[in-house]
Amino acid sequence: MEMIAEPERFRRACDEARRSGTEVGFVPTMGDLHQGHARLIKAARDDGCLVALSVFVNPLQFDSAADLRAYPRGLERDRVVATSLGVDLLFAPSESAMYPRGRPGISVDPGLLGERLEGSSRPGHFRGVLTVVAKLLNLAGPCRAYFGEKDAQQLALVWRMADELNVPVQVMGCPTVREFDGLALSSRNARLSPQERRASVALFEALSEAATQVRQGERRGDVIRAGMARRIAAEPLAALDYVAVVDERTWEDVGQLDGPARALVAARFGATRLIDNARLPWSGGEDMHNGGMHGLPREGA
Ligand code: PAJ
Repeated sequence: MEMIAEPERFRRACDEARRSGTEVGFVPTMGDLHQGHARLIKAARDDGCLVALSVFVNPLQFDSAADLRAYPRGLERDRVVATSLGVDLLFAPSESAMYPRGRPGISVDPGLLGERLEGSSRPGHFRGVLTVVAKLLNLAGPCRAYFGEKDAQQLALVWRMADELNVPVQVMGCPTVREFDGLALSSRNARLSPQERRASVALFEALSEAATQVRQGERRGDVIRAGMARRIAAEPLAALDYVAVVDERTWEDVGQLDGPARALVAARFGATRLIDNARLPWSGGEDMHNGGMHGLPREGA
């Protein structure tokens, strides 16, 4: 595995791979690699790509300095994990290499969807995400870029950015990897106390209950949302941030379920904020355990 810190060298390495006839599969991350990231890397390998992984904790997308400071960093461990997962290029730039003039004066406006849900709880978050993703995709060049459904709103926004700004990248969505009890893998999980860890399963249970309600014929968005909120409220260690049921194409709140939809939830467990989401079962569609993102190229598709 080749390790690269300079952006222009990363660009050249991706260009060279393409010149030799290999497709580049790019997996952007903030490091602290876990099985969720491994899933994206595997998808890129299975697609026959040269696998490029970036590790960069992007300050632009953190709304609090404390959260940025607390974000786990361990490049040496990530290097070992990336090597064992078969990554070909590891791009790990410094902050000054990515932002030599400090905060960029030009950034990507995520539009209205960027202000809802995660965007409303974390103002400026998606502007920071899309700006760094645009930079990373510009360096990687024409490629397949892999993102997790764990961050479904991020995936949808990256897909829209690529579509609306003609970024020569195929955005690939990969299913969420979960712990044995359903908790979605996340770098933040390590911050949970044992009690909070036990309580955190409430997120997956709220999503599972929403799916069960739909399977039993419930179509009213408000009723599904209320059921999810009740499940979170029943957990004393959880503080609900939001529950939502959105149309998977428009991301508008669903009044009456009549097509592919996604349930989303965000809650705090002590100082740790967790998010999760799942596609709701829909006739003709897949259920929440193997669902792909509607309107996005699916892995293997
Ligand atoms: P990070 O949180 O490191 O996640 C990197 C990628 O891994 C994202 O596409 C995310 O959705 C995916 N991922 C995380 N947990 C997952 C899980 N349990 N199952 C499947 N995929 C999972 O997301 C970011 O970094 C940043 O915002 C980034 C896109 C790199 C821009 O800075």
